[in-house]
Amino acid sequence: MALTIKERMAELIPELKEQRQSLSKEHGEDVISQVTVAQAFGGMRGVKGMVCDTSVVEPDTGLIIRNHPILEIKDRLPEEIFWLLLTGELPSAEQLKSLQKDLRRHKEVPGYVWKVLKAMPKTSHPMAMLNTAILVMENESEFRRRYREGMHRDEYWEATLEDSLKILGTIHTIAAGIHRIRYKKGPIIEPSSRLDWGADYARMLGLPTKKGDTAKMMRLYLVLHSDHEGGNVSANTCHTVGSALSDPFYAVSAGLNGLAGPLHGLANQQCLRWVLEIMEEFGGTPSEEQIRQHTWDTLNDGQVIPGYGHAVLRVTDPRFTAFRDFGEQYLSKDPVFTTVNRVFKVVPDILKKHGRAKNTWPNVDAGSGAILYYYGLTEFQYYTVLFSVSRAMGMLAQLIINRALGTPITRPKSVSTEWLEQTVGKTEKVPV
Ligand code: CMX
Repeated sequence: MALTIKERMAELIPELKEQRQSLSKEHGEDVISQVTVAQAFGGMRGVKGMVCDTSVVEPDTGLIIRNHPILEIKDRLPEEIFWLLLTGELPSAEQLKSLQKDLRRHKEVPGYVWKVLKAMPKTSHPMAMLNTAILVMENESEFRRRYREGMHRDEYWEATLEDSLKILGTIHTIAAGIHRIRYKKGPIIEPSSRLDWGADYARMLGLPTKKGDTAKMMRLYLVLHSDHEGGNVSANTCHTVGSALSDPFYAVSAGLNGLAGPLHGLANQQCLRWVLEIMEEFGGTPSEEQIRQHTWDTLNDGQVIPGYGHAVLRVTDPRFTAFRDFGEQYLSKDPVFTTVNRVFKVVPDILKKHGRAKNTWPNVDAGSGAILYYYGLTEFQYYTVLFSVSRAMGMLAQLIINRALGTPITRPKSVSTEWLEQTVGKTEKVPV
């Protein structure tokens, strides 16, 4: 069996190409989705118009990575998850070691990245810093260099993989450095040549170790956020930008700009802010009645309850469950965690009564903040950066696969409102 990720992908790609070609040849004209006017106006919700094999998210199950429900693989290392996302298999011990070696080969962050970050305004959002850092590192792109030299299209995936390893090899160091620069925590801590990705990220943040639990927490965090199929804002943006053959630095930075939106990844910072606001309002751990009151106030002010609802899910997000279980094990008496638990008891019923949200259950962002806060990451503006370090794995895995399979440039058709007015009524209605 191949040892390196590159060798294993080289073995798998011909099969994947064959599978795609035969489906296209035999069923290219089969219909898999219909689009209603409401969907065209409504963010294309539910329209099946792209393929993503790294993971699927079903309304009643949540995240499944390559046939493994997330709760079954939550204790794996993030590096194992990256291998799984890309190849569909969990790596052997030797394969895992070789991937970790590949990542360490790229662990040096170019000096100019730190200079740019240090020159940014002191009030910059940490997400703006992370996305800028990845974008300036475009200078290191192997894809760009080889494309200019006339690389054959069959080799696009190799250069994409190399750039992906450069991004994943440095993103945790850059992210930790951003925390230290932005919040004046002292000098940047260098990456280790020994620790795994998650443990090293926790160490470079300079977090108190809490008997090794900090590394466990970080690994769990990085596994749970790694991918959420292809249609969400960040994955879809990364895919679209990459489809123009913009290299992975451009594509991932673009995807992360989407993750920085409060309806997407930024909800994790909003969520903890909201929980701490309730605690401040009521001077400590609030009662269920006090949470009820605050929830209605938020809704009546025309705001969303961060961490609740989802475009696809219709049950409690299993990633929330994983964080809650972790919290029960390691911080069950913590007041912020207790508040998050009480919020979970109260909010779904209120959202049901409110009657707008199609999903009233918590998503991944509802529980993660309390845990990060407990482990000493109190600057919640930073939380989406952690999400980004993890989600880079999913976005890059999708990008590599798409370059390997020659997925063409994304170009859906938009229609004008005038066209809709002239067309509706003459088309079929989707049977309810
Ligand atoms: N609180 C209040 N209202 C909510 C709500 C919430 N948590 N979730 C949805 N709604 C409202 C929507 O704003 C929408 O209102 P209007 O009809 O007035 O426009 C209505 O319910 C219907 O929305 P929906 O179809 O249920 O949800 P969408 O697919 O449009 O949006 C999401 C999904 C996640 C953006 C939305 O649930 C939301 O804003 N949640 C809070 C923010 C959040 O937690 N985001 C993180 C998601 C996970 C992630 O990407 O990280």
